[in-house]
Amino acid sequence: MGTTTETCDAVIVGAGFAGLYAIKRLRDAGFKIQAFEAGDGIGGTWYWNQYPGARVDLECWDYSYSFSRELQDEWDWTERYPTARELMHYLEHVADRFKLREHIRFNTRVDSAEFDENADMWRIRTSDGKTVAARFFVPASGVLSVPKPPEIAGIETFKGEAYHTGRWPKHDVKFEGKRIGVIGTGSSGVQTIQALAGKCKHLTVFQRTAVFVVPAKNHALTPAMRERVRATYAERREISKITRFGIAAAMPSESALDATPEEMQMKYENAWTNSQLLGFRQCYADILSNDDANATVAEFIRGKIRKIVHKPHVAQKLLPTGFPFGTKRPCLGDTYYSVYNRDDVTLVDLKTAPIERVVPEGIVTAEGLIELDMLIYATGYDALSGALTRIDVRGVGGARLTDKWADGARTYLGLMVASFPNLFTVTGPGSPGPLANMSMSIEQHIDWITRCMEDMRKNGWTRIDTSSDQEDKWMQGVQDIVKRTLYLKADSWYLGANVPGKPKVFLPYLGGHGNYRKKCDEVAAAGYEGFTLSKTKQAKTAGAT
Ligand code: NA7
Repeated sequence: MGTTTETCDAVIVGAGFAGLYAIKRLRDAGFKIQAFEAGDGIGGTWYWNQYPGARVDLECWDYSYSFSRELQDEWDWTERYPTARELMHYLEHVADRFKLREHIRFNTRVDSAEFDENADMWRIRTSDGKTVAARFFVPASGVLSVPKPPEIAGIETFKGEAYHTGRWPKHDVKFEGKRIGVIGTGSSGVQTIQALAGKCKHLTVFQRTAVFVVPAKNHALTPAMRERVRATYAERREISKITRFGIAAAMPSESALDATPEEMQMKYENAWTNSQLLGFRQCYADILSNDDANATVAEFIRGKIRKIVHKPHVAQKLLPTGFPFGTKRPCLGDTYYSVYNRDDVTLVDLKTAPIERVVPEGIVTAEGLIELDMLIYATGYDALSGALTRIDVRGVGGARLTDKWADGARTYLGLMVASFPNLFTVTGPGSPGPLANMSMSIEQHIDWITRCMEDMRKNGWTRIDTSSDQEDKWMQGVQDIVKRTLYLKADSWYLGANVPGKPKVFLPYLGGHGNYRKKCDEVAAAGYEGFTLSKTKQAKTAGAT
């Protein structure tokens, strides 16, 4: 361990939505903070994911900070679903407006964090060789921030350009006249494919699993539209705090199984044409919990695909099967299926023609060589736990977090790992995180953490920890809830199933954003039930706080 050069109350990792809000809240609460960001700019996920077509899949009104009325009023979103670039500019604006940049050290990665049990301090080492001592460690390093490599033989031999969507380069990438291959058809692939079709010489899509893509109905926003939302914005935000998905979307109580075919058809046509906030998930109460109810949506969308895609053998390959609708995050796209009617777009179904290897000229599948000038890996992320396990984190007794999580990530209340005191996880394992509105989830977590740190300061506590029993109970609860849904029927990143060797444990809490928020507040109000709070020996002897 190097020389400790600096001491502060909290070290924050990341300068995305979560990191920026953590900096603001903790600084405003009077804590001395230091943030680190591996990139050279603000934006987190939106900094790294500047691939063509990248945009958020929640409406801008919901996917934005709610903490400042002035910010809400002054920032004019230009589209219903803003692009990655617009989101990055928004976050840059937030950083400047609230003077957050001065707290961030850019181009600096946190390599390790070790808990000093005698002092109740984290000793945090960064890529510039420095060490910071901090009472609290807040890794706000993102749930989708560690790109998953494609695990294909020979990728290093490819002689053309190659990019991962999650690490899109900062230089201008030219597509015109090139033969481009996209591997992966999750949200990133679907967006990239729509953006590149017609913009390059030829686009080849390598699809392992066909996904459900529903219309986005993205559109430009007019001043009148913005004013309409602003008129009831406060109310919208308050409702969002108590709902399941953290957005002001009313959930129905009716079952799809009680609906007449005509009613159902009307509802689904409306969902397809008008694209409400939660789309098909908002049509009936049991879409994500009952196989038969779910099958009605799945078949409706398959019907649309058959109609949109002209060539039946191509349409057939695009039909999502083998997992229920919604259990892998549905993708948004207004032109996705029609792209396959173009002569300059080819779909390769990896189920029938698996990739054998990448070669200097392109990709060899079971059906032969496909020559390419550019390869785009849209192969996803080591989600939820990946960013934290990339840091060498050691808790009480020098125990490593990676060992502790070897059989799957575990937390109590989605906020703390037993024997890793004073380390708060943000929107990670055991919290609703990506299964609710991420910006709401982030604000809720950071507000809770700030309150906890303030209470500790007031009471002179220097350590907060939890126990394995509490983790067991909480994670069991997470599993009990998911078993009442269809989510376990898909090999999704929620389950870690997309990363070879990663334990298959469903990590997000599915009990709903509103219920989760209530539970966290109750725990705090009850004196941090399930947590243990204490003072360091040093503080006790000195009578210090
Ligand atoms: P996803 O949703 O994890 O999608 C990754 C895609 O890449 C998916 O189609 C995978 O197929 C495919 N993939 C992964 N590895 C391979 C290999 N080795 N060969 C072929 N195909 C592969 O990541 P995204 O970045 O699109 O989206 C992540 C989230 O960001 C999204 O849910 C939104 O919340 C925003 P598979 O399905 O595993 O068969």
